[in-house]
Amino acid sequence: MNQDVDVAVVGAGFSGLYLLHRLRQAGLSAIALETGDDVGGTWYWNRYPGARCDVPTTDYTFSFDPALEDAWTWSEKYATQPEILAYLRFVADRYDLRRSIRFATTVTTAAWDDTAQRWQLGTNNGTPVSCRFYVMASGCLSAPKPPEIEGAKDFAGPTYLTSRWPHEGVDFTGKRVAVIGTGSSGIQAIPLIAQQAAHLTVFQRTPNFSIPALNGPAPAATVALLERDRAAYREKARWTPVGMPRQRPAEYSWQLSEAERRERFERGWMSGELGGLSTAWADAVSDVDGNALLSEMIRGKIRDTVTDPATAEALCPQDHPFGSKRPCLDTGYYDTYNRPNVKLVDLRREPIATITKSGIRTAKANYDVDAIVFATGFDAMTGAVLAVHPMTGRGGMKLADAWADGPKTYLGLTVAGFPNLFLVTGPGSPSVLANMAVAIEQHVDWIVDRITGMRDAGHTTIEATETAQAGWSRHVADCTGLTLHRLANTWYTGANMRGKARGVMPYTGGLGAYRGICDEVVRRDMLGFRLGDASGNTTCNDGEVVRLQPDVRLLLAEMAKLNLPAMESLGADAARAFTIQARASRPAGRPVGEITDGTLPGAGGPLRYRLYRPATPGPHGVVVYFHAGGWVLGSHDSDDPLCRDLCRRSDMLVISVDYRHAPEHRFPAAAEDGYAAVRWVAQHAAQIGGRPGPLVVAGYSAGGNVAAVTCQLVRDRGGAEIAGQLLLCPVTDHDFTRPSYSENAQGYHLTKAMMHWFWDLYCSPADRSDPRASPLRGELTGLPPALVVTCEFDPLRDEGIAYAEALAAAGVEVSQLRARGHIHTSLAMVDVIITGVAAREQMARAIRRFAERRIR
Ligand code: N01
Repeated sequence: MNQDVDVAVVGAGFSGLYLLHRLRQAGLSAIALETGDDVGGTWYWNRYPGARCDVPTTDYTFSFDPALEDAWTWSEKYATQPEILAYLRFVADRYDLRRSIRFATTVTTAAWDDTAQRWQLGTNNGTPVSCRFYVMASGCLSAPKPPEIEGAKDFAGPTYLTSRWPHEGVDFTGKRVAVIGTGSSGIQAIPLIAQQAAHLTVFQRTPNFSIPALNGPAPAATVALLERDRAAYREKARWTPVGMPRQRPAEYSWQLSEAERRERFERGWMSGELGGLSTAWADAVSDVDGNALLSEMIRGKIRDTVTDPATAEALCPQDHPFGSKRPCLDTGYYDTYNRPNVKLVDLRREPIATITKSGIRTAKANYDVDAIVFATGFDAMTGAVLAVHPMTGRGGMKLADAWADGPKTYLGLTVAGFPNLFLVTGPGSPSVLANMAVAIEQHVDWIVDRITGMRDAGHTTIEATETAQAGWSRHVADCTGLTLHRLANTWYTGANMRGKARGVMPYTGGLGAYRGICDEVVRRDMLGFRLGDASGNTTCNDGEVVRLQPDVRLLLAEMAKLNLPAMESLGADAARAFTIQARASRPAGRPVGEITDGTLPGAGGPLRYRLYRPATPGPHGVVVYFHAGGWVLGSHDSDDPLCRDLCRRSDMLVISVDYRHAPEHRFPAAAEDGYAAVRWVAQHAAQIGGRPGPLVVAGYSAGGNVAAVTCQLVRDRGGAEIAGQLLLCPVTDHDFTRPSYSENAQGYHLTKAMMHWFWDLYCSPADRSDPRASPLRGELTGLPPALVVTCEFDPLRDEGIAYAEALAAAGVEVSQLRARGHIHTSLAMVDVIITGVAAREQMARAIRRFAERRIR
């Protein structure tokens, strides 16, 4: 006998409860299977002293029903575990959910039956369950990690796991207690255990960043916003990166004085919210340098608080940037180490050798204790999904095998090969990096809407395609590159578990962006999903939902909202004024040693230049750089952030030289100016503080055209020695029929129409095949080594690739960098398009290599 339902859900925490409610409202039969004997999930299990949520109650609460919000009042800013558990019980009762929950029940097997198009579940309690859809609402942090410490079973006294705390509580009065682990759980429990126990020894392997929670009443400003318009506040939260409306700073650390940074830091420290510090400046958690300033200030607070300098130093995290490992909010954590009954054991200096009958032996000493608390964390994100049962999908494929090299999902919601399986806040979704209450509501709504949509359309199965899943994995990894999470060994990456595959598991692209993507999948005809009906017919609109780099995608979305006029409709003067205005709003670029402006003689009169000198002692190798702008726009200082970046990363002197612009000065003015400028710089290298000898020539877009042409002219006419050429998205030919022109004709900033306009202003059709306009058509042998950089979503992509291939065919040493997911303008957007860092780093290495090879 089976219990037949439309949907079976594992778990009765936040996710399971809301799922049951929505499924029931939608007229679907459902059951939740819950290992615990009550609702609550995380908040049922984690009853250790001091357990609280560190997301404010104003935000960590269901928002699907305004009447529920009216009916419940939270008592303080950060709710305790008992209060959150009481809330979830209240929710279960209010919506009469308990009758659909089978408590004290663990799923022991789950297998997809392709013939019946149903999941078959075995359980350790009651009848098996047959369901059309199977939803894992089992939580991200619910499978405890084994202590993995030798001798753990030999200890004679009681041991406790923070995540499996006895319901009746534990009295440590008069006891010598050991706590192993200083993550969020340990940091919350330690101050309270210290107050009760006779003595507490904390065994710390990795110090963590923690900031004061300053608990009390809910923040007045947030309460005021909620009172003014709760619905608007909630809707805004849904579209924010972390599921909470908070101010985001525009200023980068290097734009602020030390005093301004200190003032912002102190404000963040006293905000009593994790976001208070991560938003101190724009690069606080996205850039190593911006983060280092913040991390050091936090270490200063630890040193100010903890009186014993050795203990203070041991508590200072040094091996990971703030925010890369989950930081904590605490109440009196660092002060606790000033108590006479508390000792910190730094396991980096004296690792645990073994747990003994009477306590813990490290490499240096024996610590006898009466009780041990393991605050050692979880097999996060994948643990609960894999641990509750062996799960087999289509063709008997085991999920554990499918995920052997790390979890693979589409949207963190579904898995290829596992039809009709949904994960709530699964790996590859924002989940633990967002306010879970908001993340859960979004997932549950999306899942239930899909199930009802399928019912209405007569579909019985849904399954992610391999293409969509692989594309999503790439996108998740691209997003990870925007953060510092990859730099820390944490449960986010699986590094806390022996033998677990490594890789940042949560989606770091932000909840709001993610919500937009999930909606887009639906709008685009269920992109990346195969839908089937009872007769075995399937439909599939296969593809990848995000192919652009995440920050490029956001930028384009923001630009689309501005409804900007087409550049080619403005006329040259207005277009120039417009680009100058647009440039004023971008980050200024980071400081270099020195910036000076000057002029040098061009082919038709003086040309302005801007010289970027590194902060290191010279003389430096010299790069002559030509700016972008379709031969019409731009100037010697218009690519300022890119030139600063090249200068800093390559430690070379970059001289950005202007050239005459069309339509006032048409072909071949720009080309001849390029040649004249390079000759002049070669002759005056020492005078401008550069190293005499071969130069590197670089250029971007039309400037890439000038650079490529200049290299050809120097080869033919002499006058300079060129060590190498860096061509970033260069114009190399006047042929508009290559596929990249039609694929990327519009929507990616530089358009086909703009390129037509530029060419028309610069060069008459009769001259366009001249190699000084279309270097691809010139003689290519004997040219200096080159790095040609092209961007995937650029009309100029294919002519850049064609130039690189033609150089190689002509025997020139050439390498290519094909920037996946980038547009024509993105690599030059320093500090805006962070995913361009790797490419900019590669460009800098290349020009340095060109220069150095010629010195030897
Ligand atoms: O677990 P953790 P947690 N020997 O993995 C150490 C959420 N949460 O339960 O870092 C010695 O963070 C381990 O050391 P290391 C929150 O998202 C939220 O504290 O691996 N030490 C680490 O110090 C949080 O991030 C709230 O070197 C060992 C600690 O144990 C997540 O849950 C409250 C060890 C584990 O820290 C997990 O937090 C609580 C060993 N063999 C939790 N093995 C709030 O909302 C592990 N460790 C406030």
